[in-house]
Amino acid sequence: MPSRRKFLHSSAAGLAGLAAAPLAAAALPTAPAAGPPLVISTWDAGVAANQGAWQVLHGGGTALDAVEAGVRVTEAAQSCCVGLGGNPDRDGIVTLDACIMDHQFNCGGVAALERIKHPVSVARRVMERTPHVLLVGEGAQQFAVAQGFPLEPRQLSPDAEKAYREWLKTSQYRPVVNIENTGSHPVGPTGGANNHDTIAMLALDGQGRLSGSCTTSGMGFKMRGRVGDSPLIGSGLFVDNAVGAAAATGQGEDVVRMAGAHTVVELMRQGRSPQAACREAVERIAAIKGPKARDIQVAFIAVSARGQVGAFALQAGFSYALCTAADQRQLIAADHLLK
Ligand code: SD4
Repeated sequence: MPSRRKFLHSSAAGLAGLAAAPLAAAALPTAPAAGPPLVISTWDAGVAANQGAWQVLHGGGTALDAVEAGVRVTEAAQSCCVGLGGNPDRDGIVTLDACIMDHQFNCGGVAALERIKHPVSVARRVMERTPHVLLVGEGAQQFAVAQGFPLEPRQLSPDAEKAYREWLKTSQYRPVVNIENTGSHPVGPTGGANNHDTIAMLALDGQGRLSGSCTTSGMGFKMRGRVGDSPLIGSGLFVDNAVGAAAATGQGEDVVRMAGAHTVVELMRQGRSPQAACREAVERIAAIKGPKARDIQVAFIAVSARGQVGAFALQAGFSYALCTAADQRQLIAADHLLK
């Protein structure tokens, strides 16, 4: 294990220099023996996203490049789920959250970012070109533009426009679980059918490096300024190369309140398998929520440093995509707690 003092020292040195130099490898855990590369990601959209990541891994690329390239596929699709095609907030504005983390505790995120097509790539720039880990709102957009990301028009996709107009009829907020699996915007009378969408991805490359990414338009019709778990390191995503990586999807508030992804990784550190760790984290959320657990969906995916994978959801309906050399298009229904 690395010396904590050494780790803090190298972090402080990076901050003092105002340049986000990647942390020194010497201060970090050495990677365990590398297994075969793999990618795991949330929901059905993960199958296509994994293909994007696999191209990178298959060509010998890094897990970090893979998780960025992978979720960019989903962001570019601008379907219902992720990126600028997602549902807007209550004021009719699409705001995006994303983060990324590598095998050396380098990480970056953006929250409430508007008019930028690829928030995950802005998150990576935050990681690599600033001394910070999270930029939000106007500042995040300013940074993105300064980094050369084009400012896209402020307009809703036709589906999101339709869903928003429908939602405005009642303006009631009632999230419905598993909306990510519908593949389109079903327009419900309360807007409840368009609650939240996300892709989270974890990859292990041929050199034993783990990385993760997460990107979302967040909960549809959320309060303006609301930020969920997805851009928050430790909540929506966490990677510790000595142990494993985890990511979350579902009701962000309930992931944040128990530091979801970090909790899963810490449970793996204590010896749980990825599957058991995801399950225990979900059980904690269920215990916190009590009877209200039935109103939400939360799910975790995880990979150990040796390439064992796992996933677990609160409710039925969550699926995850797994891509390995043997089978690149697996879509697996996760086990769940509430029967
Ligand atoms: C959020 N966790 O903004 C995200 C939404 C999500 O699948 O994951 N949906 O709360």
